[in-house]
Amino acid sequence: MRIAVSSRSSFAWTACALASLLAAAALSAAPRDASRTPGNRFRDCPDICPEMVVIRAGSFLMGAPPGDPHRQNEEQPEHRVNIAYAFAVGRYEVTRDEYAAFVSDTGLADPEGCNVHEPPRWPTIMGLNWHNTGFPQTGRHPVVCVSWKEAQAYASWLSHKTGHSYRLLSEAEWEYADRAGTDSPAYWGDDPNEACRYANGVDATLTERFPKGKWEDRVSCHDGFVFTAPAGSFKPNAFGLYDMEGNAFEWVEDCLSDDYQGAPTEGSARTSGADCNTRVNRGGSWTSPHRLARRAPRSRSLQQYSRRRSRLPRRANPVASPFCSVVSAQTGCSH
Ligand SMILES: [Ca+2]
Repeated sequence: MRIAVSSRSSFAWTACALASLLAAAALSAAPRDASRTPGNRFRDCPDICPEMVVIRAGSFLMGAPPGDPHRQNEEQPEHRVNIAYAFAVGRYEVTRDEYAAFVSDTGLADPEGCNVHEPPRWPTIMGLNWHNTGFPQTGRHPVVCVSWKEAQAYASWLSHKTGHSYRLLSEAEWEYADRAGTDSPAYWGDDPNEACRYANGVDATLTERFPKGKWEDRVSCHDGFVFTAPAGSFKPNAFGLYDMEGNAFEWVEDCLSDDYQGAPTEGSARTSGADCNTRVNRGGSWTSPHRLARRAPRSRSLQQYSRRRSRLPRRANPVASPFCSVVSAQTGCSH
């Protein structure tokens, strides 16, 4: 997951408010205020606080254009979104070390299981969790196996810890941050093999490790990672954000809707008139074909692990993979 700092009340400005806040920052010279210039980075505390990047206000076309051969119904209609406020986004997906500080401080119990990729399904495997993912990770890797509700709890804890407002991104904010001013199929352009410089997805590194897997739309380049990659292993987008595509799915605030009919157009999340037991996640993961590492694809998951889909512990398929990630501006993961 990835996190956004600042709710609209504390870190979102209209054009008028921006001028006064910048003036105030210049007068007070408080480190956090002084860092609110778009493109600047800051942390609200050392060590455990995610590094944040200030993103400028702006306008963009959300969704897939009519000419996109991979366009899905849920990605339509393409519509303009105007975000009239600056906000801050986690520079990286939330890491295991950052999430571990939250768990240690709150005593949060482990979930009963984690969703694992057994193409084409994502069954819940009992006994797997954020610190036992079934594949090697270090504290610098994105935290996975985090439910939407746990991502919310993390954001609340971080807000309490710092005295600032942290939350998940809305889906519109996420796509705006992901595109970073580009209109190409992905933020690195339209060459699928360029993906290996910018994103961790289904590449030759993975398919050579698991040659019997049914991998669709694989790319021939090597990104160097079979499973998740440590935060910051790839090139960032134009806003200076890493791993917006691939690596780990990122939770957003929005409830699931069939398409973008009636979607908010000013940057807020859709939280009514939709299925709020199911939440949207974006960006794909290391198990996603690069066809999905486009700016428009949406995915979704129940906001909590589904007991109905739970099963007894068993040996996981070797190509299986828990897939979520935590909050910070990219947040990700599915239950
Ligand atoms: Ca890979």
